[in-house]
Amino acid sequence: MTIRRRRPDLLHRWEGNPILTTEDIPFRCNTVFNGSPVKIGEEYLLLLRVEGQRGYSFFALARSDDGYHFEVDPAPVLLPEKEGPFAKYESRGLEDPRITYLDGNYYIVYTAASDFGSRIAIAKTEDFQCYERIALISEPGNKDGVLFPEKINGKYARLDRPLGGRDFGCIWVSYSDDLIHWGGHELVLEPRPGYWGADRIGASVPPIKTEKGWLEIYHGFTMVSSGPIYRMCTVLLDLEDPAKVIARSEEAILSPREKYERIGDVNNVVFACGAIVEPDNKVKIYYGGADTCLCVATASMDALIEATFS
Ligand code: BMA
Repeated sequence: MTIRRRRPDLLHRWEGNPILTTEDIPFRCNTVFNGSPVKIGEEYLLLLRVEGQRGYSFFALARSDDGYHFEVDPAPVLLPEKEGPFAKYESRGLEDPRITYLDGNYYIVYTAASDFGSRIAIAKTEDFQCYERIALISEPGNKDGVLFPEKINGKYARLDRPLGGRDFGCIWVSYSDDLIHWGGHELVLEPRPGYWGADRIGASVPPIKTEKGWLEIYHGFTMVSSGPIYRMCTVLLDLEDPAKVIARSEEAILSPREKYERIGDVNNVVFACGAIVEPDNKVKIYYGGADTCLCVATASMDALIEATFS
């Protein structure tokens, strides 16, 4: 008798994972992880968080024809500013880029790290060759900024994760007329005691528009005796009012399990920064493994939505 075993995770890991490690980077660095993808025509670009040997991060670009096999450009594309208004807030690096295409521009929302704390910053590019910083858009203590791919009720909208009292991290939404000044902040989602993401949650993938609402693939962690375990999950938010939750899955869609997710600079981490929805509705989710490599896992859009209601 054949016993059919269910895969433990909803997402299907690509068999060739990890797709990028330090050995694939054409310059000396410590790690590569947490990359954000875009598909332009038939080409996939992946903006990578690379951590240099000083321990601070910056961005590099990788290219692919199939979304699985990537080649990295010879030099970094965006380094922390050394002068100007961003310099003192980027002195410890640029982290976790998230790309959103909107109004003919690719916006990159990232974390600016410094001794003063983490702030969210936004830059834009038309071609991934020239990048223009727009503004620092949060106070310190905020991360995981993702821009919605269209305006909501005439305003730009974003999710982020300000740290509340006792390091309680929740997902919030806010709005802007110009991408620089933000207001109308509202709580969207909080950690659930007793669940896998009981200690902190944050947005991961820029929201994806679906018929059922905005699909947000987010992350969360639970503290255990060895430290945090980061997992991935889904929530659907109302298209007109993203502070309203339509459905939230009970279970994680991906948990650290493979060696490249379990062991690295930070153990037990799967951390997504972007996804591509293919024409056949297959979703490729790009994520960092153990803060040390880049991976991809897939699921159909239908499966992701169904899981969100379960
Ligand atoms: C988060 C971010 C991510 C990182 C994760 C796990 O706070 O800083 O860049 O992958 O922690 O270390």
